[in-house]
Amino acid sequence: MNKILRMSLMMLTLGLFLISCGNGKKEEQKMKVQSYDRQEEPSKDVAHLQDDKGTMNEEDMDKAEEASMESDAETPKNKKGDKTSADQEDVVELYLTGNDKMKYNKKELKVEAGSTVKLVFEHVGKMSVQTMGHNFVLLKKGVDKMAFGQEASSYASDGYIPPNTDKVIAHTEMIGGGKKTTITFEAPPKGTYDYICSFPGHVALMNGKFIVE
Ligand SMILES: [Cu+2]
Repeated sequence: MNKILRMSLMMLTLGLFLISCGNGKKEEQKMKVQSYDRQEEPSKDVAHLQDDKGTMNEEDMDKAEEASMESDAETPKNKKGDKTSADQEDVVELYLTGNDKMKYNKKELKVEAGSTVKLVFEHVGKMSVQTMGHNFVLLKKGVDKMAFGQEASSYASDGYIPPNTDKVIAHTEMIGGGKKTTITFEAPPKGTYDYICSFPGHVALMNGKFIVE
């Protein structure tokens, strides 16, 4: 009986000890968890963030340096870009069409002196360049447009532009129906100029005034 009592007492104390130990461990674990939650993990996070920030900062620094270098490198480009954009601000875009009825859509084009003219010329008809070709030819002041048209008609293989002519400020290529072409040129000095289509027989109907103000 004594042995059994002792054993049971032993078991009880052992049990109590284990329970207390268990509780203690659990509490310790809880404490640890709390400490993790409250200290280590946040501190880790902070450290991590700091690391991230550190590396980010370094990267940012590098990037910033690169960017500054790029921006330094780009600054002249930007300045050039600004200049080109300033130039582009001075670019006047004109749109002119010719059709199968031997007509331009405009009889008058106006630009400001000193501007760069970007002329988009489109043949909105369907006929071929051989039968209803059109172009835009800006003639110098004092050039007789009818006489020039007559002269140009002899130069089919040159797109009806006399080679090395000194009578033309600018001209497009000769195009057929459905085609579009663009030329860019500096506006001539203030004044009124004639523009024509130099396809044989077209000048009488296809002409207009190019006014530089
Ligand atoms: Cu024409």
